[in-house]
Amino acid sequence: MRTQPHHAGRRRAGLLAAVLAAGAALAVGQTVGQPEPASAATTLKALADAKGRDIGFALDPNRLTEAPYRQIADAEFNLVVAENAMKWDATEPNRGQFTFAAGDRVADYAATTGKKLYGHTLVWHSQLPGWASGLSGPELLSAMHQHIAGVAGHYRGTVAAWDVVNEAFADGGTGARRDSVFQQRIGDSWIEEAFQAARTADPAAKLCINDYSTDGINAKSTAIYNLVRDLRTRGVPIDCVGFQAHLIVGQVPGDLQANLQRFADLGVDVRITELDIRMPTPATAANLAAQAADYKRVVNACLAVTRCAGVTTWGITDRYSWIPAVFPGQGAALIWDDAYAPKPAYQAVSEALGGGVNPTPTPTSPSPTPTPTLPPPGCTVTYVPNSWNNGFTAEVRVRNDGPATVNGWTVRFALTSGQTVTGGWNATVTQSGTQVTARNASWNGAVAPGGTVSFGFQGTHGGTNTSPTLFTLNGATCRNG
Ligand code: G2I
Repeated sequence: MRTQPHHAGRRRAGLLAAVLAAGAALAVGQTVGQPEPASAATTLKALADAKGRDIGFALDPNRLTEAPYRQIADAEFNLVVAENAMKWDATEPNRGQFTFAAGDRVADYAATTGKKLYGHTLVWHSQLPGWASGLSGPELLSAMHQHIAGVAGHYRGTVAAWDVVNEAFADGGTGARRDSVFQQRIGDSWIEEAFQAARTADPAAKLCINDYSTDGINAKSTAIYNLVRDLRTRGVPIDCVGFQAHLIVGQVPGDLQANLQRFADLGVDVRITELDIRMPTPATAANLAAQAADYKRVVNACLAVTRCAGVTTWGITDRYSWIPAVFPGQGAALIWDDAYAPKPAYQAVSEALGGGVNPTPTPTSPSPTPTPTLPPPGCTVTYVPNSWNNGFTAEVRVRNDGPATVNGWTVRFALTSGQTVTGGWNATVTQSGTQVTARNASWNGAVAPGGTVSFGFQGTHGGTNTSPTLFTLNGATCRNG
C-alpha cells in the first residue's frame, strides 16, 4: 500500500464510520451491561469530529480480532497510532532490511476506517535494534538517515504527523539532553539531522518532537521549548510538539494549559500523545472518580488551546496497557476497564468534548462482576511449571478451540520480574522485559481444530516462581486450562 491518500474516499469513509459509530457504541454499551449513556448515539469520535480535534488511541493490530476492542476502536476514535509496530526494531530489525507487515496493518486499519494515521516513532533510544546501537558516530548518522528515509518514505502521504524524535531529553531538573547513543556518538546535531531527513522523506507530514514529564512547565519542558524555538529560528523543519501525559491520578500539572499555550505561541501545533492516568490497583471508587476529573482536566486543557490538535490515549482497555508490567501494583489507567466497560473517565472525556451529562450515573465503583464481552476463547492454555531453588522449566500446552486450522502461531504471556527465560524447546522463545513470545518451530506451525501443540522453556527465578495467568494465541486471549 502507501499510495497518496484519496481525500474524497477518506471523507466518505469518515462519514460512513460516523454513521456506523452510533450503532457500534450502542452495541458496546449494551453488551457490557452498563447503563445506556444518555447520549447513546454520541461517541467520542463524533464529538471530537464536531470540534475539529483528534481523539486517538494507540493500536496493537493483534487485538483487532477481539470483538469489543474492534468495536470501540472503530466507533470511538478518529486517529490511530501504532503502539509498537512502526518503531525502529519493528521496521528495520536488520540493517537495510525493512519489515512493514505490522505497521501496514495499522496503516491499512486507518485507511479502511477513515481515521487519521499518526506515526510513532522514527528515532528513539529505546526499542532500537542492537545493530544500530553498536554503530560508530558517522555510521549511526548514516543509518539514522537511511532509517528515516525508509520508514517515512514507505508511509509517505499516509501519515498526518510523525514523532520524528522521541524522548531526547533527560529526566530530572537539569534540562540536559538524554545521554543516548545518538547524543553520545553524533552530538547535538542529531535532532536537526533527523528532522531534515524526515522532511525530505515525507514533505507533507507534520514533524513532531515527543516526550514525557513535559506536561507542566519544568526544566525538561523548558529545554524542549528552547530547542523548538532555536530550530524554528534557524529554519529546521519542526511543526509540532507531543506531550505524552503518562500521568498519575491526582497529579495533572496545574499549568498544563499554560505549557501547551507557550509552545503553541512558538507557531507549532501541540498534542497530548500518550495519555493514561494510573493508580494503585485494584482501583477504588474514589480513585476512579478522581481519574475521571483528571481526564476531563487534560481534555479541557487541550481544547482551550487553539493549536492543540487533539488527545490520544495510550491504548483502549486496562486489559492491555504497558503500565502493570512497568509499574507493578499500578494500572487501571485507561478509560475502558479490563472487561471493556466504560469507566467514569469515559463519561468525563465525553462531557469535556461536549457530550451530554449522563442522567443515569455512571457507576462510581468498579463494576463488581462485569459481564465479559470477550469472544468465546479460541484456545485453551495449560501451563505446567516445575521449579527448584532458582530454576524452573514450564510446559505450555495450547489447544486450538476454534473452527479453523491455525497456520503459524505466536503465544504471548508475561512473567513476573525476576523470572528469566534461558532456553526453549518446540518453539522459539524470546523475552523482552517481562513479556515472553513463543513462535512455532518449522515443524509444528499447523494446529488443527481441537488439536494441541506443546512447547516449553527453562528459566531462572528470584525465589518465587509465579505462573503467568493471561495467554494469547495470535493476539486472541485464551482460556486457562
Ligand atoms: O513506555 C510507554 C510509552 C512511553 N513513550 C513511548 C511509547 O512508545 C511507549 O510505549 C511502550 C509500549 O506501550 C509498550 O508496549 O513502549 C514499550 C517499549 O519500551 C512497549 O513495550 C514493549 C515490551 O517491553 C516488549 O516486551 C514487547 O515485546 O512491547 C513489545 C511489543 O509488544
